[in-house]
Amino acid sequence: NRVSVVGLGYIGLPTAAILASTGVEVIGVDIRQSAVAAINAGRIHIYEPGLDFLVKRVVDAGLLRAVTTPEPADAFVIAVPTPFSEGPEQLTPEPDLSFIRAATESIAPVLKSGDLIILESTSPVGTTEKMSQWIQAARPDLRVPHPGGTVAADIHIAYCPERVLPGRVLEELVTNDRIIGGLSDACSAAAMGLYHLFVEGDCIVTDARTAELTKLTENAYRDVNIAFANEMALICDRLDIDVWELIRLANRHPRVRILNPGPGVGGHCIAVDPWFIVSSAPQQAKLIAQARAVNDSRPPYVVAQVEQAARAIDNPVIACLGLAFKPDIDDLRESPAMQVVKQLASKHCGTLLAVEPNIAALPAELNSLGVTLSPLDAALARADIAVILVDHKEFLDIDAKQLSGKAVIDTRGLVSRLTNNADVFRQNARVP
Ligand code: SAJ
Repeated sequence: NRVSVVGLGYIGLPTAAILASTGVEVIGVDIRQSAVAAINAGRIHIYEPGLDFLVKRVVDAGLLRAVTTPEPADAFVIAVPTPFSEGPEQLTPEPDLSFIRAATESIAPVLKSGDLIILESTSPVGTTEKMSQWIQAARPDLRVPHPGGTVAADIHIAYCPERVLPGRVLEELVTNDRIIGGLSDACSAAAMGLYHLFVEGDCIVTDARTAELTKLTENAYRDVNIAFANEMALICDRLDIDVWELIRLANRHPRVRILNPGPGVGGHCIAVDPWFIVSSAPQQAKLIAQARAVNDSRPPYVVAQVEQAARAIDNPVIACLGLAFKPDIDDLRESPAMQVVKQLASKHCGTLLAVEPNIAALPAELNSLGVTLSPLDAALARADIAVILVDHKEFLDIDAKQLSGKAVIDTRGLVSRLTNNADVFRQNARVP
């Protein structure tokens, strides 16, 4: 049996490699020639722990090869991005299904009776049904499945969202439970057969629309919970209470588990997916939309705190600790820390040093704004203001003395976690 994985990014490539490692012949499809060339040479174009080794192994064994034009296969897994488009005239960002549509239409010519098509991309409710319609339009000779599955169909279509955490993708692809949302029972059964090849978690069957909303709900749930923590941070600033201590205490309640406030919500999913719910049910999704607003207000709030501290100092040196969207990764895309640093640079608040242990060079956009990449100790030695934007493991080794006398804007509650933390320091380092 042959499986084709369409879209060889953060989800598609690990999925293709894991499928190939079970002994199945896998053809990866991507429109980027550079990604295809790298994979065929046994290299990877993205960073994910363990993935380089696995891809090399399955490519060398002849089990995985990449192409730019789809070839016939028995199953197709579509894992392409679903960004949202944010036109100035739009009140709510709208999901952009153009990549899913292009991927679907690109496989349509090679489909044959009996094939299985699985959509894994995060998608608004109804996308799997649309996919079926796009295939029908491109291939009138094939009978596509319809929700409910009362009419006989030649192909199977299901929605099975990915739910893996960047940094732990290879492990979670195997151990996480999977939701299988077929357009019909026969579609779900066919999809189940594919996931049983490598998933050790439970595979749970539902319909496609419920599966679509399940994925969106998981990320909206996390976004709303982070927004609650961020709102508590605002309330605590107003009432002069340490939010980290407050959360630690409240979390001693057996049924309370408050998440961590921060400089905003980054990454490619949690800040995006809630909009897919809001755009399908704007009148109902009030809390979800409000949570997005709370989380989006965090970067400018941090910038305002730094500006306030900077006003008290002549030509301040500002060390920004962390650029990635979360700890111990090198991914700077959609990162609130990057937003903070860029806004500070455009406001000319002072000399900006960026400390990011997971990258070798700054992105060009920060270089051109006059930001300098600096090692941690050197940056702290020079800085008047320290802005902690990511709780990377390297920052947990900071000696409290290195921060003493500086204004510290600690968006991650790191100071109270420092091994060498001194209470004295905490009093010295209050934001003015
Ligand atoms: N964050 C906070 N406070 C917290 C937790 C997170 O501010 O208490 C911030 C992080 O700093 C980061 C952002 O939220 O900027 C998102 O990070 P994350 O670790 O919560 O999630 P992601 O984006 O890496 O991955 C999420 C996961 N979804 C859930 O946990 C519900 C993952 O399982 C999904 O597969 C992934 O989105 C996805 O692809 O949808």
